[in-house]
Amino acid sequence: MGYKVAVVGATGNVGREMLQTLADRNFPVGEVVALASERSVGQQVSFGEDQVLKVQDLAKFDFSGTDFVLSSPGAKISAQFAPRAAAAGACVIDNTSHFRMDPDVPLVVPEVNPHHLAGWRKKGIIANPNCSTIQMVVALKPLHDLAKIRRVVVSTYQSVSGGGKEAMDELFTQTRAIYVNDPVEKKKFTKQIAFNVIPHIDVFMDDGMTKEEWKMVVETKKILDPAIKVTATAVRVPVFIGHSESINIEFENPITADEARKALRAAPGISVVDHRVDEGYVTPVEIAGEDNVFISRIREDATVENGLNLWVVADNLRKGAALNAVQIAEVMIRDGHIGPAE
Ligand code: 11C
Repeated sequence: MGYKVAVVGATGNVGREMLQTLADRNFPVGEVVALASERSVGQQVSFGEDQVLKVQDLAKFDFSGTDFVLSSPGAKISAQFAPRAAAAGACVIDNTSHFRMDPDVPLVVPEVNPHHLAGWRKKGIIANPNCSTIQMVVALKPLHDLAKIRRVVVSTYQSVSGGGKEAMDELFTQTRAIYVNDPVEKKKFTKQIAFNVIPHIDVFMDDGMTKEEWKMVVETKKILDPAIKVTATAVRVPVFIGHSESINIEFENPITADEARKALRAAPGISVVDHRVDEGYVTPVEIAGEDNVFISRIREDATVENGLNLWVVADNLRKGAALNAVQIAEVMIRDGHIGPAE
C-alpha cells in the first residue's frame, strides 16, 4: 500500500532531488514514475539506494490512478500538462512559476501557510514558491507573528544551480578556462559568472525590476501577508548550491535581537547559528544537502525604528524546491486533504 507518485522533469536538478527527497523521507509510495520530455525517454534515474527508474514520455502518460504529481519541468510545459493531470484526479504540486499567482491555486510553504491547502481542489494544482521566496518567508513568519513586519529590503546571493544543470556546467567550464587560459564562453549567463557576480536573474520587467525580484515581492504577499512591503535585488554568485540572503526588516512593534533569536530558534524548519566570533555564522557550502533554513548575523538596525538585520541561507534545490514540494504532499496527507493510500 502507498501512493502513486509521478515526478515530472525527472532528469533535471530539481526532479532528481525530488526523487532523492521522497526516498530520504520514506514518503509512503506504492509506485514512483519518472516522466520527462520525449528526448529523455529511456534515460535512467535513481530512486533511493537501489532502485533505477526508466524515464517515460510525459506527453503520452495517462495520469489516471496517480495520487501526486511533483513537477519541475519548466513553466511552459507545466502550463500544458498540469491541467490534464489534475483533470485525471491527481494532486499536482508544481515547482514552476506558471500557476503561482493564480488566485485559485494555493502557493504554500508548510511552515508558513499550510491552511491555504484547503483550497487546492479548485484547480487540483498547488504551487511551490520560488526558492528565494521560500527561505525568506520561513525566516519572516515567526518574526511577523512577534512584531508585525512593515517592510523588507532583501539582497540575494543566489547559486548557479537555480539556473539548472547547464548553469552549473557553465560555472565549472568558465572557472577551468580561466585557470588554463582558454577563452571564457557565455551561454546561459549574460556575463561571465566565474569570479564575478551578476545582478540579473530572469528577465527585466517594465519598471526595472527583474522577474526574480518581482517574484519575491508578490509571492511573499500571497503566502504571508499582502500588507508587507518588499523590495529586492537578486544577484547570481559563483556558488554551486545554496542561496544566501541579506534581509533588513522594519517592524510595526518593538523587537530586540534576543527576542528574534528566541522566536527563530523555536520555529519549525529553522536552525539559528549566530555567534559573534570567527565561523559563528553559516555559509552556503556548509549547508548544501541540509533541509533547514539557516539564520545568522541577527542584529538590531539602529538606523530605523524597530529594525533588524538577518543573514539567511538554504539549499535552494532542497528547501527551495524539492523538499518544500514533498513537505506539501506530506501535509496534504497529514491534514486529510488527500485520503489514505489504497
Ligand atoms: C534561480 N530562483 O535561482 C531561480 C530558480 O521561479 O522557480 C527558480 C525559478 C522559479 O535562478
